[in-house]
Amino acid sequence: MTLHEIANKILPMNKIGITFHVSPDGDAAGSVLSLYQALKKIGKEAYMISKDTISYNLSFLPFSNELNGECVSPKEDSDCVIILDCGNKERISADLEGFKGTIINIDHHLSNDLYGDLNFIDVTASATAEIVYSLINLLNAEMDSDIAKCLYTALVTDTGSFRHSNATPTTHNIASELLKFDINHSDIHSNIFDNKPFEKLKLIGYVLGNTELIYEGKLAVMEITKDTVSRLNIVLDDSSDIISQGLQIRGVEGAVLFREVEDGVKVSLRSKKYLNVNKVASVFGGGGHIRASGITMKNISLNEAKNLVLNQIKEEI
Ligand SMILES: [Mn+2]
Repeated sequence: MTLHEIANKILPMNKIGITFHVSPDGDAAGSVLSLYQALKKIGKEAYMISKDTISYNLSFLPFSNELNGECVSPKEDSDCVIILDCGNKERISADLEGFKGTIINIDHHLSNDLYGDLNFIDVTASATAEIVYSLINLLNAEMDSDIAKCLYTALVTDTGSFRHSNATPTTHNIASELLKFDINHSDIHSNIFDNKPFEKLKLIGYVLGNTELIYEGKLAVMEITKDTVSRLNIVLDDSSDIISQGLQIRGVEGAVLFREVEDGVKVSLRSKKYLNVNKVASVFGGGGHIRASGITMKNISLNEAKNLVLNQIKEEI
């Protein structure tokens, strides 16, 4: 199904819920907030569904205060729910049990399992926001600075400020169009990146201090135990800025971060040039992109998780 066809399906609809993946990042939040505003502009009864609240460094985004975790399922008589930036059903930040309307899945994850009634997946898009940008145009909704701010933030976060290999000429063209709408890109970067609690920096310092290099220096192995988190007295939401530090090491191809959580271990994987971390993650039921993926491992110890995942990476690196 083309995006044009998706737009034509949406146009006659009126009551539309929009949601994203759990623990929303800048792309998830920026995509949902921009489509929400655009749908309202063309007269739709749009609303956002989220079990999550938005992280502090994204709270500058217009209407992010409406993502307060109160609306967790579709409102009565909704025509459809549009799910943005979410690769699988289990990760949707909404309770869709018993929902009778149309489920529209719009995403850029390679590992997307096509759970929607209508699916549009473009793995060449650096961010779901690239697709949302096109969708907003197809819906004939007028761009403005608030929408542009949300979309630009999404592009910046998913491309690591336009430096990851996923950033394409299209990405830059869209960014260029968005910058015409009186948005301050420098302020946006500061809000996203120069906005960490002091404890987070201390945690990064601790994690880096204990990072190991294995496989002839090609893999950086990092870990965060529950003990470390409680000792540093930190509420840890997003850890993508921690693992990205691992890739900064000369000669490193990949980085892996093991994080002990209540019911198991969360694993983040990143790579620079050739290591297919989506392939590694998929072995354990995880996934994402070729250069950035994640796994949630339940009922497993930190050491068991490390053994399994590091052995699998050994095959690929
Ligand atoms: Mn994304």
